[in-house]
Amino acid sequence: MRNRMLAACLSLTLSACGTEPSESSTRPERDQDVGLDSTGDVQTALAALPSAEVVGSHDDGVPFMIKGRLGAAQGLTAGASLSDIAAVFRLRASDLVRTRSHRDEQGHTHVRYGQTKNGLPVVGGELILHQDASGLIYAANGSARDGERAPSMPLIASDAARLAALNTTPGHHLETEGEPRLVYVRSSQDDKLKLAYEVVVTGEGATQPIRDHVFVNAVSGVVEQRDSDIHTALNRLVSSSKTNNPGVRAEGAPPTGDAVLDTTYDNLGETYNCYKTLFNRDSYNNAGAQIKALVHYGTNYVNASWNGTQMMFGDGDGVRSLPLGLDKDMTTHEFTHAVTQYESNLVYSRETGGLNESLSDIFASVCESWASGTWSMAADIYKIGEDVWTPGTEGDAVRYMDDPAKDGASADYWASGVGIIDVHYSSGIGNLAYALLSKGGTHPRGKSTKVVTGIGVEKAGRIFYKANTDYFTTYTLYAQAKTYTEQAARALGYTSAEVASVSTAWQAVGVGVSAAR
Ligand SMILES: [Ca+2]
Ligand SMILES: [Ca+2]
Ligand SMILES: [Ca+2]
Ligand SMILES: [Zn+2]
Repeated sequence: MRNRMLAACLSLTLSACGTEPSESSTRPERDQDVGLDSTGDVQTALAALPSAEVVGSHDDGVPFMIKGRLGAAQGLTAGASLSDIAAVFRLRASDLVRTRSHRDEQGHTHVRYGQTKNGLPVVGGELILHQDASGLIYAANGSARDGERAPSMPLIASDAARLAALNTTPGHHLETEGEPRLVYVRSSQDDKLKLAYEVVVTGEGATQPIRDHVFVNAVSGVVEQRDSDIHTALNRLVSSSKTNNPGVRAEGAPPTGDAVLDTTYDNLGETYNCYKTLFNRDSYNNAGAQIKALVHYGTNYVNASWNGTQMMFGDGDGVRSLPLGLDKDMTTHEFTHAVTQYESNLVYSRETGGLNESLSDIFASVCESWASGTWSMAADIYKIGEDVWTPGTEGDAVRYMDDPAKDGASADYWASGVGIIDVHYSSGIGNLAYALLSKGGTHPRGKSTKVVTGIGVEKAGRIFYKANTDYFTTYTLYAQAKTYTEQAARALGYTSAEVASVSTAWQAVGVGVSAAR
């Protein structure tokens, strides 16, 4: 194995190959760079920010959110505040690259920074600083953190990584897209930063298209992690054959006479209007992007998906489902995947993938309730896909947000292993928290005794929207989602009773409670 990789190194990119294990060539950048088993450095950094309060921490004691009078805008420009704040997360200001900022309706600015290490991007490492209208930085949160040692030089060549990525991807017509990119990725196995090649693999899988980001360890050559760009609505897939029939109806053009195409077009229009009216959001990128959708996708394809640039709606098989685009739940669900990609960009795998899926269901529910004109909380508002699912059976749905386990597979109470299950099932935790927050009540299967006072669909929707745009990052987990939705409710000026409902809704589904209940 080692010989084969070495050969690949020599023949392809000699300069990229180290000859020594790079651990030994990586000098600690500072004293506390290695073997941190106490959080003394974090406490010291916090002491330098006298009014800072820790809102939430990772299991290892490093905060994921702090608030207080953390600094002023002019200080931030000079870099002073940024390095003081960064130190709390074991980061250095010089490793943070400003990526984008968002000024919200309250006049607050949320500035996002991407993390780098040894000059390479850290996938999912993001720090957000929150600044009020006067320039005061009042909070900081994110998934960026460092203080650990990791190799700085690859031992395998990028072409070896490309081969490893291709060889471990089941499918046909597999290709890599672009050049493998050297990055750091936080392994979902041991939660440590790994030097890896990010290889994008595209092709056709057994049931749906493939577009995977495969992270190949640049020292060992093993695949550390795989994240898919194909965001689906369902996971019950029936067909692999594919005969595309791309319909064409541009904005404002008259109906084509293809009923599926025309109704999907109308439904996407309602989805757009929902986001525009409620959140003043202009398309999924908030910059008027054209919404591209392909209908009649595949053959008897019982699913819909977003692949990073367009939506695809299958026609269903007439038994399990009608054409998916006929249900506004589906158009809003897929559109929301696109919104999430442009905002928090939650990774579509593991627990973060469950939260990503849940957001797509939540806004399907919010927009259906909005479209009722009365902020309805009727049964269909909490069902997903009921308008197209099993045309021969009345009253059922793909998913049940207010009783997720009713589908026979979805989780409805958080446990540490929930990230292992399919994202369409781990979404049940977020879905139930939203359902309880909006209409109130208790856990449908008595898994907790919490009683939630409902705050209505509109406020629940605004809280999740604000959290997704200004607080969530690519690696936000449910525990952090609880903290961030609480913060979002406060930022929206909601009452302390309403903020308490957010907390209770999450506790009712096992998030933010101790193991014993
Ligand atoms: Ca529905
Ligand atoms: Ca409906
Ligand atoms: Ca049905
Ligand atoms: Zn989805």
